Amino acid sequence: MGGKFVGSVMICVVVTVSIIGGTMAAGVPGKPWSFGFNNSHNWWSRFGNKTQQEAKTIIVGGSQHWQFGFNYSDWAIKNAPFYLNDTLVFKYEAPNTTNPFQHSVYLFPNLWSFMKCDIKKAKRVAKATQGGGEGFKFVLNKWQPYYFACGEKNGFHCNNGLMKFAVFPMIRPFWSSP
Ligand SMILES: [Cu+2]
Repeated sequence: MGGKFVGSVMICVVVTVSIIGGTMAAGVPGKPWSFGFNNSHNWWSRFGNKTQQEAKTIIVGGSQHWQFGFNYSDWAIKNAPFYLNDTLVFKYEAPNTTNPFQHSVYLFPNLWSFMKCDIKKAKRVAKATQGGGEGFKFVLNKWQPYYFACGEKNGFHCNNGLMKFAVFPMIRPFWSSP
């Protein structure tokens, strides 16, 4: 009983102190707030030049490249976060006499078509011959979700071959790593 009462008083005191503290902070004549705006030019130039990290180039699937049966959703989670203007590289061999498998890169317009592997709704961004050599490069230059998949066999590679993943590039932090 007594303990409960003391506890309530304590909470009361803590809450009161925070309210007073908050009021006092807000009551300080606008200086901490207006500072950034008054010096907006300096404020921006601090970010503008040398402090921004460089965009990265990431090979999709790492050493596994872009192939049937590798779990790309898992890969994307493990390799997150991706940042705006990072480049994804899809590497896959064009079909030939020793390699009958064909891959491609498609983008779905939304989560629903991505989940269903509805290739008819998707847009092809790279055909079967574009994954050779240096690979097919795709720059994540918009702040939006990207739903990637292989479009081969009318969604079979997407559904059964796990050749699908989603990324939402983040805005790169403005500080550089040491
Ligand atoms: Cu494929």
